[in-house]
Amino acid sequence: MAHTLYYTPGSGNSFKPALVARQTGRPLRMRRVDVLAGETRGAAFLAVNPCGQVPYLVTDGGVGLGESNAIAWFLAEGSQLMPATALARAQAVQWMIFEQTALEPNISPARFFTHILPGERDRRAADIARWREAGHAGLAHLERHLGSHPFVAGGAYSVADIAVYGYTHLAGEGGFDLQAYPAVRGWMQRVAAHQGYADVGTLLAPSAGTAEAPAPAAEPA
Ligand SMILES: N[C@@H](CCC(=O)N[C@@H](CS)C(=O)NCC(=O)O)C(=O)O
Repeated sequence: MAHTLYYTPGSGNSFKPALVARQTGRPLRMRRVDVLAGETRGAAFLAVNPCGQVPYLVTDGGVGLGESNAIAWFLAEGSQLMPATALARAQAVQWMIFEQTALEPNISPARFFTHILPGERDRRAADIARWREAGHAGLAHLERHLGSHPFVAGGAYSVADIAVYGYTHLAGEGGFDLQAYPAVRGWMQRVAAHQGYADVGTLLAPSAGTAEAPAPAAEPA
């Protein structure tokens, strides 16, 4: 039996586990949840994930797992995407936490209120300016690192690259100009050239899952 991934189209967070599954050849049952229609806050989905967020994985054993980077890590276990040494795995965790604290919380909402809900752009202008400033600080830190490292952790392509790439490659849609980050742009090209890569539109196409999100019995871990 396959694990079930609840996802929403266009989401950099949902993209991460979907790409890990594709590049490791792990089958996933995809279940689409419409965030804009409020389905993440509806009773049917809350019965699956009480936190009301996607991505969310229900394992083939019926255990629920939240947080994109935790799901990506779980799916990468035992594959070539898992760094080989203890130090490289710790570095991968370091950068995946950095992604969740310095990149995603800034790039994702800036993109949401400019690209996905452009009607909200003016009302959220002050927030967007703040997110962009903080997001640029994160991108500058990533640029310094990638200036002397081909990949995020351990010298080889890994689950950490997928996690950090998730929103970095969508930053342009949030109004981030990436011209000042040549090392980041070179790294994004290396990630996108990797075997088995597919873009967010392909991995999370509405046809990747059913419109309805049935609720298998999940035990939040
Ligand atoms: N830290 C979480 C963030 C998840 C998140 O923000 N999910 C958004 C979609 S990308 C969501 O479910 N929003 C709907 C809601 O909060 O109701 C992760 O990395 O998975």
